[in-house]
Amino acid sequence: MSINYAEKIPNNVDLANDRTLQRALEHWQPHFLEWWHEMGPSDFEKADVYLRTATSVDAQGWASYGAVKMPDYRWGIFLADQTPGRTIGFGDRMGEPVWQQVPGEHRSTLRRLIVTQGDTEPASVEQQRLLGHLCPSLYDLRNLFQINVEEGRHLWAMVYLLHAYFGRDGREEAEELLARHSGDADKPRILTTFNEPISDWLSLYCFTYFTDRDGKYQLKSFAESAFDPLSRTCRFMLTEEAHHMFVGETGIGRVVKRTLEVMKELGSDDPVKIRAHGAVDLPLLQKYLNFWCSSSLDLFGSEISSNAATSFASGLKGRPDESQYQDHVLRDVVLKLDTPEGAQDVPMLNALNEVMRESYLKDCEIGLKRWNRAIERAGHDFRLTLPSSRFRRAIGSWVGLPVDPTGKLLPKQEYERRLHEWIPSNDDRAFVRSLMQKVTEPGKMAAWIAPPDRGINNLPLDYEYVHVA
Ligand code: BYC
Repeated sequence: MSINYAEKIPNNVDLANDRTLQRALEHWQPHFLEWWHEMGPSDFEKADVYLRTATSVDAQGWASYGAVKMPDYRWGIFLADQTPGRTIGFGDRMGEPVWQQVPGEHRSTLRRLIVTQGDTEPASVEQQRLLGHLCPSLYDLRNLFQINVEEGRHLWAMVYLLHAYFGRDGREEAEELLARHSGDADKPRILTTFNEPISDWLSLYCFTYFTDRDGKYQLKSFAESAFDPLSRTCRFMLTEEAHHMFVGETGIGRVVKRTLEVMKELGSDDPVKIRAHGAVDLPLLQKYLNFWCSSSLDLFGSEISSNAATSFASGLKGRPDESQYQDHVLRDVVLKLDTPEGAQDVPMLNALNEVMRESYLKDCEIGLKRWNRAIERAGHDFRLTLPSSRFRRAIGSWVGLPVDPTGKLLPKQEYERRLHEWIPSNDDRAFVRSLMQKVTEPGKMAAWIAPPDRGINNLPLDYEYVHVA
């Protein structure tokens, strides 16, 4: 079904024929815009930004690029097309037709999952609110804003589900999604990572590399859901998510590239000299990777989780790309889990968070291989690595244990003394902040990052991607 842009809320769900829902969403819309105004990108409301807007929901639906003022972005409700005859692909009700309405017995679990997903979207916009003032280039500034408007749309996607399928409770939850705020002492966002400040662009690239990738995995697992409207909305959201991870992977890649150039110029890998030259030394980058990767690993929940078992068995949340597996019921399988008390056999259904975390970590390796290849080609021995999934855990069996990034348990005092060898210290953060000087001349780049290989949508790099009026 094509997207109707003539309506106040662009949509492909035939909103015009559901007056009650339309009214409810039109009531929420000004609250969203108010939130965007107060909590969205600071100070760029009048700027013309070269943005892409979805024009259809198929894989080629990204045709429309043009200058848009962010508050005029057409946030709307876009679901991937329905798959005729779709049946449940996993769990105890496998093979039955998928649901077009929420079964009463799953109502509260599904609502909790949708609210948790929805909460991350505005949270990330809030976290990134001030970055525009520190942008390394107009190209990067535009990418930041593209991500921000799309996270806003992902909030719309979840709010649509809450309004359309969860009645009054859903409408209340939709209001709450605008009332909680990232880092707020009284009303914080639900998941830990979304309360961490993102106050520099190195953190943004790490966040979009690691945390948006959790988004990819969670959305893929919802794309398998028996609740068809959730599956369809997540399938479309995934097409937007790819660009966010691209910004992370190429952003870190460009930092590595620039650092290698500086190392060559200086003929040295001495971090002190590299920092004095205004670049990010590789050990410092490693600390940022450790920080954001370990924080994002918590987003998969506990290794042993009855929530995960229930969600899977009842068909609410599958594994990403469920069809790649042979067994879709998992009633008779166990997984050997590595816990602080030793190896433990856990029913597979209860270990699904860990299964997902492991495939996520494999996906994270891809960028590292690419960055390490560049380091190796430049003739250096240093290699970037991912921290062990036991490091700095705030959720699950390894919670609070003094484990180093290689996974080794240390005496608590040694761990505390050495923590800032592994994650950024206040001084490290202050140094990175000092590099963040705003660059807005078309085609120019900050000195700590290399230019990208190409511009947006085949435009040259010196195109004015953001025009500040
Ligand atoms: N922080 O059984 P457990 C994205 C809670 S990112 C705080 O261990 P479960 C995006 C948990 O809620 C994707 N609390 O885990 C990226 C539960 O609380 P209740 C976001 C946490 O339930 C970038 C309790 O601990 N989507 O889209 O199996 C930019 C025990 O839970 C955390 C989703 O997360 C944490 N890290 O799985 C923009 C999908 N971890 O219920 C966007 C929806 C766990 O007992 N959420 N807890 O009060 C879920 O599927 C699940 O809630 C989780 C946790 C995977 C998060």
